[in-house]
Amino acid sequence: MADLQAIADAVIKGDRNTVAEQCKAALAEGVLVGDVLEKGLIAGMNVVGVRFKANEIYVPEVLIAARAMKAGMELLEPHLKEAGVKPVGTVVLGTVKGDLHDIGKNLVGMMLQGAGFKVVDLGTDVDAPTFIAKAKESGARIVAMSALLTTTMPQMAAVVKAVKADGLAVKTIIGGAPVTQSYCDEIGADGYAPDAASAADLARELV
Ligand code: B1M
Repeated sequence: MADLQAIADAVIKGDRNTVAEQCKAALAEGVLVGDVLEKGLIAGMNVVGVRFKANEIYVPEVLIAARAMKAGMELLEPHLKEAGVKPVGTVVLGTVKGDLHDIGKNLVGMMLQGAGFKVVDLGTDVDAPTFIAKAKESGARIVAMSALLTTTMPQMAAVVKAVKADGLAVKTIIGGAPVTQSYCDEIGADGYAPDAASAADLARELV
């Protein structure tokens, strides 16, 4: 019999085979796909986020959990479309112009997906016009930016300014090793998160 807690536990352990088997079993038994997502995959990823924030687990464990979650998501996706289950919202995510660091940004993307968002990942070296164009194209509610260099942090200010000038109804959130809450306040972004799990919490609060 399908066990949603077993799916959550398998995500936490990063056991992608069990995630896939249990998701298949749940769908075959007619469990609602939204429940498999919320009470299985997302519930597991939430625990991963909490443990990551508390430094009980580290980047490799998060990556393995995200890979396990992805195995489940691939099985669920066609059913989610059929059932009309909508993502919490769309987030356009990227590392800002001039910056090629993407490990933290990728973790943020995984946590956002884990929290039920659709993520449009623009990659690295993303300029303000691209953030804005992709946010419009995807109907995003949040523009999320990562920067790892003190020299590229001002690009975040440029994006925030461009979003405001455009009148685009999106929230801007920022993060990355050199970024701080006071920098967020200074440039007028809507939120700052110190780590990937907090970024997902922040995004949920903002929508
Ligand atoms: Co670079 N690098 N790097 N680097 N690199 C740093 C950042 C640096 C601190 C190293 C140092 O000098 N001690 C330094 C920056 C100094 C500064 O500006 N203050 C530096 C430098 C100088 C450079 C180059 C200029 C080096 C050179 O060429 N002379 C160059 C720049 C290239 C460019 O971007 N244009 C460069 C290049 C590289 C590599 C390509 C070799 C590689 C990147 C590979 C890749 O990303 N694919 C690299 C790496 C790996 C690092 C270090 C070692 C590790 C970064 C990392 O991935 N950390 C880094 C030193 C360090 O941090 N120890 C360093 C792990 C990752 C999980 O953490 O990205 O901070 P992080 O993400 C965290 C949080 O910050 C947060 O969540 C994540 C985890 O929870 N977070 C967000 C991130 N984005 C967020 C967004 C949010 C919210 C939270 O909301 C949207």
